[in-house]
Amino acid sequence: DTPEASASTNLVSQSRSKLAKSLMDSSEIEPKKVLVIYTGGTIGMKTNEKGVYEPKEDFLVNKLRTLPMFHDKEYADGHFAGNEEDFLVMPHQKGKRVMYRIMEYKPLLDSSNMMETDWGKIASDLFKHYDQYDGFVVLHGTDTMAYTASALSFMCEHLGKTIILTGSQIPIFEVRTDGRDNFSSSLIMAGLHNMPEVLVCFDNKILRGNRTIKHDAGSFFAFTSPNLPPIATLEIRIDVDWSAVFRPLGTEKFRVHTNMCQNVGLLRIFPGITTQTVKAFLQPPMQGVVLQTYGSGNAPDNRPDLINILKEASDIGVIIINITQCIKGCVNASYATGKALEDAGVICGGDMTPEAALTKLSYVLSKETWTLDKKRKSMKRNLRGEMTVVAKENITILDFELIESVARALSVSSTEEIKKLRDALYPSLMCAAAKAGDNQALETLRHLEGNLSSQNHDGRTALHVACREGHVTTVQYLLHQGASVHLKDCSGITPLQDAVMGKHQDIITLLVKTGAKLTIKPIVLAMELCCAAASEDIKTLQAYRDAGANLSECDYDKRTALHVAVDSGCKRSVHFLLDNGVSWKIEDISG
Ligand code: ASN
Repeated sequence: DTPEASASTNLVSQSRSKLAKSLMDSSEIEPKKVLVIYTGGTIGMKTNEKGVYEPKEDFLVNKLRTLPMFHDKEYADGHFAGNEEDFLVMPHQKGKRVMYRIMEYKPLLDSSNMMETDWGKIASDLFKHYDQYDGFVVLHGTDTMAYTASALSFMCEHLGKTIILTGSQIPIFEVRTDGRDNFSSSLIMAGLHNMPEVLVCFDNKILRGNRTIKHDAGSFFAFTSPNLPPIATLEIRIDVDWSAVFRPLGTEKFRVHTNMCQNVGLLRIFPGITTQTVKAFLQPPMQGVVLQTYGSGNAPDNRPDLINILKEASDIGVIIINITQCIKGCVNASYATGKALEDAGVICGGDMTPEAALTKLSYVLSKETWTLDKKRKSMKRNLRGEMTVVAKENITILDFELIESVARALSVSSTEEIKKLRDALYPSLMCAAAKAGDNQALETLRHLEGNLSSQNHDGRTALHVACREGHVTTVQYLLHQGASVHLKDCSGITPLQDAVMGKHQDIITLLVKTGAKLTIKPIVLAMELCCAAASEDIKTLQAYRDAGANLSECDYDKRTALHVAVDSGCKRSVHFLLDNGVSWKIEDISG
């Protein structure tokens, strides 16, 4: 054999053995693929000759290949061929594996050097490789990670896969480091769990990216999301709060929006801030400002100079969002000092973080086809889970799950819109509960809204429905809670008429006792009675009698139900009508 021939025989036998191995291991699930976009940050840094941390090209990937927890060399040698060769693979976890490829950016950046164009590059790469991977990890410096995570959450539209940003406080290859845990947890979560959000993984927690802030420069517990509990916690068990995962609704495909508006700014007010400072800040080309105010959104209302400048800017189309300087909590107009801002056209930013408010503004302002009104409305809406929708006490499961999920389905989210939605939904929900005779559900709804007599789009109330269905205990409950017996639906029908149509004797008695009166037109009543008499429907005749109807009512030809009963030979009807006081002497028009 020539050396060339034996080399090629070796190659053939090697790839055969790889094939045989992968067939043997077919019981093991196909590894999930994760793309790691490595932008820089402390996680991959090394100390340079000046004794300070600095990113270093190719250092991270080469080092990771040598660490068994990040690369199962034996598996890769046995399985990977062709374009899979630059993949690394984690050891398996209960039969599941994650394989990943690192896309290293040049130059690697300390995140303090990042710009909004860098967010655009990450978003474009996510889009380019979206179909080939199951999930994505972005290795990033911690200093501006909350900004990038917030920005990406808006730039990624209709996201269907997990994107996790992570980094570390100490480089991954130092003896003591948070980098190894953060990176391995991110790979596992991005590869094996579908949470279609932009998330931050740090210190054994998965946080929603646009809720996250870096709150501690010296701790491994560097990130927190003050207004939202973690989406997942990674302790001995991995616990994901699936109900908290924000999912895009609808049938649109993933796309990215990369041209963010740069004419935005963050303005933190402080006691004694000068008119000139605020005025200078709001000068063109400024298009959007996040105003960080005190407490629950307050600014001095004894400073007309300030309020007027804000109003002038808002009037010419600058969007101003009010968020709090506090780490936790939200803006609401409960003080005169906050109300003054609202009156000046400043939009309530709820409990958004400064990073989320700023990047959302930048995203919304860059939407060229949106009108100013749509942009302002969008700032009030919950676009990617960045703000808490209902700030209301005593939220119950019914309220939260139903109203909130319907609100999301309809993409509305300001408290005002939620209120409108609730007003539209509650009567229908109450009718549905009444139809099912579900007093418990009615009780829950009563606690939320208080008005058990509210009418649905057809003017029907829960009492109408319960009367029609014959749910006596529900009718009793509603009457005890003060439901009105007098409301007419769009066809003029009262609950009593419904009870008559349903022939529910006990309910009729109850309603009449409560003061209900039949409001049916005499001619309509006469025709109803005639029909019942002609078909010997005694129950209907009884129902009308008990409801207080005049059984002698005449139709257009002055005929009574008794005429019809006699004509059609319906003896039982004749007896019933005579027994109930209808006179045999009444003459019709032909005498
Ligand atoms: N200055 C670093 C950065 O943001 C801090 C870090 O990653 N821990 O890139």
